[in-house]
Amino acid sequence: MTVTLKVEGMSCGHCVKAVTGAIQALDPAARVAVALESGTITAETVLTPAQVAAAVAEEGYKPA
Ligand SMILES: [Cu+2]
Repeated sequence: MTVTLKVEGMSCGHCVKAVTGAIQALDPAARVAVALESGTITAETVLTPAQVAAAVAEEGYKPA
């Protein structure tokens, strides 16, 4: 499914890599797109929205 999540605190390419890596650690086949301007993560993944939010939070970013 497609999970869309608003996240606070993402500001650069490092953040993109961090959240992408956190999601792909749980679902290696996940396709993750990050829009920094709007702070939105869109992931095509087998994970639930709650799992994606938890992975992102563990990296230190705040799901809004
Ligand atoms: Cu950053």
